[in-house]
Amino acid sequence: MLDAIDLNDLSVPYGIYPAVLEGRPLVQRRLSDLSGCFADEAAWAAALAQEDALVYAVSSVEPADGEGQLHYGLGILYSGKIGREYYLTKGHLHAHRAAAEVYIGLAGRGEMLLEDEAGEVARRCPLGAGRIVYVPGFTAHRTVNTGPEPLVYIGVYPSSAGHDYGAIAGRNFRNVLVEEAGNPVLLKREVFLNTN
Ligand code: PAN
Ligand code: ZN
Repeated sequence: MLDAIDLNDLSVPYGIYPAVLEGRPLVQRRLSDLSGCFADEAAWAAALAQEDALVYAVSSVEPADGEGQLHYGLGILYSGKIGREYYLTKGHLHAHRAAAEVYIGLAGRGEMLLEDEAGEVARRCPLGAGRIVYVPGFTAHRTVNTGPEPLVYIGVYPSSAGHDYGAIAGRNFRNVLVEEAGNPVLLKREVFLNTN
């Protein structure tokens, strides 16, 4: 399913970068790794009972550490839904809260869900082929695939950023991106849970 690719190989047509960077550490997240991430817990459990599907994979490149250095990850987030909620990444804040990040979309169609640390302010940013999203510091970020194809992107961040999953695991995002009449809509988690 995952083909190794070389992003420096210019003979690869733009828009079809599908996958992973050979020889780099690869993190794969399956449904079983995403406990507590999807709003509809019963739909998540039912889907998991069918198959522990691969939801996304990220190859990390960490050329150097220290002041001024950058790390980046190539992510592939597959297309799918749990109940009405689209496939998503766990989402995190950076351990070094001030660290920002730039996402560059290579293929597919989706969105980034951004929330401030208190979960009071939310923003959705389109992410897909040719789209760039700037994630400011102090901002929780989650990637969501709202399209029919895999969403492929690169995220570039300071080497000192670090990933803090605990804060989000404790409270989850306050908002959900769910399908309504064929389109993604943003709803407060509580509203979705009370009306679904
Ligand atoms: C990205 C993310 C990637 C996977 O490289 O790590 O999209 O999402 P989770 O880390 O939330 O599982 C990034 O934002 N790095 O900082
Ligand atoms: Zn990040």
